[in-house]
Amino acid sequence: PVTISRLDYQPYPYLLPNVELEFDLDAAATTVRSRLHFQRKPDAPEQALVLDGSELELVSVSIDGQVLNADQYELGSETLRLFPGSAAFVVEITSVCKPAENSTLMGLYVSGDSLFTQCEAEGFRRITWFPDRPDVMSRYRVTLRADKSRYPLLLSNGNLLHGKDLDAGRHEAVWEDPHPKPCYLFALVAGGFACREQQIRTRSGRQALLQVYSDPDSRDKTEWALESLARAVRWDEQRFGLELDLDRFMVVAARDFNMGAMENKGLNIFNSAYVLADPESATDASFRAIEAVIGHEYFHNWTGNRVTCRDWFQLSLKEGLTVFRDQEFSADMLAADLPEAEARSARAVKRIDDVTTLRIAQFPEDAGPMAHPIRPESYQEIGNFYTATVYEKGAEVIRMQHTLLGEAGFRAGLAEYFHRHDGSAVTCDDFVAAMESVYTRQHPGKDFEVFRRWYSQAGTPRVRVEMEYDQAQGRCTLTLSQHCEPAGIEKLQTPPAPKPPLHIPFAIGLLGQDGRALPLAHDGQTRDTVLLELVAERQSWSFDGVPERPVPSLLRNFSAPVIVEYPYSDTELALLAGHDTDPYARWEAGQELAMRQLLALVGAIQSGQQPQVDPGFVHVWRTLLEDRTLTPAYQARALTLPAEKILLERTSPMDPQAVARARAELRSVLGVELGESWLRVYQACKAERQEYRPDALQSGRRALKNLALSYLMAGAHTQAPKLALDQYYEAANMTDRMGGLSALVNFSDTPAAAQALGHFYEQWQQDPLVVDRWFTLQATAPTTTVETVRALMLHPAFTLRNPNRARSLIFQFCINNLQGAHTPEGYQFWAEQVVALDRINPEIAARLARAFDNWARYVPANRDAIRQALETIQSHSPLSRNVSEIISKALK
Ligand code: HT7
Ligand code: ZN
Repeated sequence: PVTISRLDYQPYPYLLPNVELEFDLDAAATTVRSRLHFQRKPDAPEQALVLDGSELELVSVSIDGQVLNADQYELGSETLRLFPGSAAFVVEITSVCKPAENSTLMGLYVSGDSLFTQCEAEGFRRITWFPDRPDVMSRYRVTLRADKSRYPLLLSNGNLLHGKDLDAGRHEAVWEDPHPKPCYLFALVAGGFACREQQIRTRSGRQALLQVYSDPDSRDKTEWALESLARAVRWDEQRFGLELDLDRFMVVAARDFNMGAMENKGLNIFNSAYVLADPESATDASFRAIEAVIGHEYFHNWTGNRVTCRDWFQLSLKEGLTVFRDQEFSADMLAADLPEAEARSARAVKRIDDVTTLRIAQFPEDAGPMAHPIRPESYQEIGNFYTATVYEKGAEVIRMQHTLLGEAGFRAGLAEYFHRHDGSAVTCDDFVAAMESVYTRQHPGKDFEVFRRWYSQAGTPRVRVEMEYDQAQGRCTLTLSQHCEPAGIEKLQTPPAPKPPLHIPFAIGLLGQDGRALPLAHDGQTRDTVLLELVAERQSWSFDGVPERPVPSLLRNFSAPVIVEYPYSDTELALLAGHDTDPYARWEAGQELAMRQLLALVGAIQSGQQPQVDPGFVHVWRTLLEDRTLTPAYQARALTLPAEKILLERTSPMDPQAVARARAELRSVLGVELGESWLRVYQACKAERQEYRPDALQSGRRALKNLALSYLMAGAHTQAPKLALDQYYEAANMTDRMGGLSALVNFSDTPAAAQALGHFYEQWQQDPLVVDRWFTLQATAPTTTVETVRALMLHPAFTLRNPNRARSLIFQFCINNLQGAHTPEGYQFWAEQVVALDRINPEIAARLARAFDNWARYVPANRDAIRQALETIQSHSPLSRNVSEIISKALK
């Protein structure tokens, strides 16, 4: 396998200002003719022109109109080398690709009766020979021809110049994109679609057309997506001053798609799961996810498209920044129109959800064999680096810059970034330099030299906090020290290379023993929250005028992606969980208390003792449950136990069966002990009936109601099964329906549960996204075993070829069903599915292949069984580059 290293970057020696493409579209064989106008860069010596290509049939190639003979070019398995005789020349290539045979869903492929493209990261080379790298930016003119009855709509990037009918029932559309772009942002779509559209006037007064295309029978589910798009356009104008630069912005839904969506210039292609929604078929979570992904792809129009990446090592330049932007968009949308206190709570809920995602998906990555900095140093297959580290930790690194600069400073930094780099392909360093220019202006003499290390260091840092209190002086001193363990391949180095300190913005507050906020004097101001900037291995800060020994509130709003170590007593955590004025830190304190209970239960289960739950903890949970000042959405988060995955990360060695049992045990104790309170909360939330809206208040009530129902079921409350059945059959929206059904399926293996599952499938079998929910529910049920999953794979609705369907059953079982999947049969089943998927779709197979890459940290029985399963995969040949990179790194 070839390893590509960041430091080996070489600029492409040619410019390619103009590209003309002609497609004769046909599912079996599509002919592509390209005219590529090359110019050798003034400083580049005469040299071969190297083009990338994959799975293509070459029909002809010419330079400046001269057709080349086979001995005038070099055709390799992945490259075409030409030898131009002048500095400016036109290459014309005719080639054929086969969309119907393309199950990878990269390049040009068939989904349903339509044709779609996916070019990021390196899919364009599956369409035609081309310099398939993001630093080659061109203006595109694209002609699409196809049978009109089969493909009535022909879309590409930019503006439609004309459309006309041709002979033999064919037609043609010509598109021109005025904005230079790299080929990964190229797109075409051909098929029969319904459209929902809206005109919008941008801030400078220009008219633009927003369009959402879907299967004709899904058109009534595109309203929310179109509204979300319009909100995203407005938000980017208002929050960052960024205006839509196109006359027409299209979103198209595809049933078969490898990821969430793709930000192709002016023609976003989406996984239909992130477009289609109505209250009957989509949950509150789906509505919010659609808004977030629509926003994310739209925001790429500036952060990714106008300014793009120089090379794929810079992926976080666009992804981390755009995730940060979509997180802020979602938070602002949730908080919109709410009174101040509720708006603050809504923002905290979003922050809690984002941190939970980071801990579930990214912290394990940082602790495993694939650990990499947000700007990786090397890869074999770039498709394997669309990771939680690049995206979610990348967003945290941007958020820290926002925290350090403040809202106005960050906005100024972003403006500076666009001023310097609009229209070019740049690096993460360029972004930091623009932000640094503002930081240095704000803090003369300081810079981002230490901060830059976040881009090159893998691993989750730990910050240890020590507190001293001098009663006589009224002085409180906090000492912070940081440390980061070797991560990923660093663990193989002896001795491990030293890891220098990072620049960590660390927000703190102090609480009195009665829970009051103690104002802090710092930098000439007095505030409840102070931002400490930790830049060395160890630093101290003293605060005067502190009247009593305080309880510190640490890492407020999760101001940095680190793990905090402080020896809190349970009493102190209970105080913070009940009173901290920072809603994020308040939630965190409750979670840490729950974590202590869970870890104690894991220990008891492992040593065969009777698990005991501390009544003090139950009391804290009761207080939270009965606190009517909290918003329902916040209360739902505060009363949810830490996810199994987060708990698993905290056990050493990791013991998935004990973790699953411990969490179930604690949930059931809380269900029993607080039964009447859960019932009261359930009834109170149920009583609120309004026309469905997925807003913070309504979705919060539904979340709390469904949580209460799950605790009632876990506690075997006598009324629970009837409440769940009634809720399922009487539901007016999918959130309630799924709440009722999952309560039945997850907590009662009864005929009534099986009947409801059967009823659900009967009702929804025509809707693929709802059928996905049906598979997921069964895949994750605690009673589900490998045999259950094998039986479900024989269901007529199951196929490995559709990524959403494969994810809904196989991924959900392997990744989210600790009890069912973490068995020797579970691991062998997983290996079998990785190999089967690899033959169809390597990108998807490689994601499944990562399910157990932390195998070495498991208890011996699981560790050995996973190792065997990994070796089973490795023994298959050929494996794709995607899967082989994952498996070989896991086994190192
Ligand atoms: N930028 C997009 C990445 C993407 C992708 C990558 C590999 C294979 C398929 C893919 N589909 C989309 C998604 C985004 O972050 O916006
Ligand atoms: Zn993105």
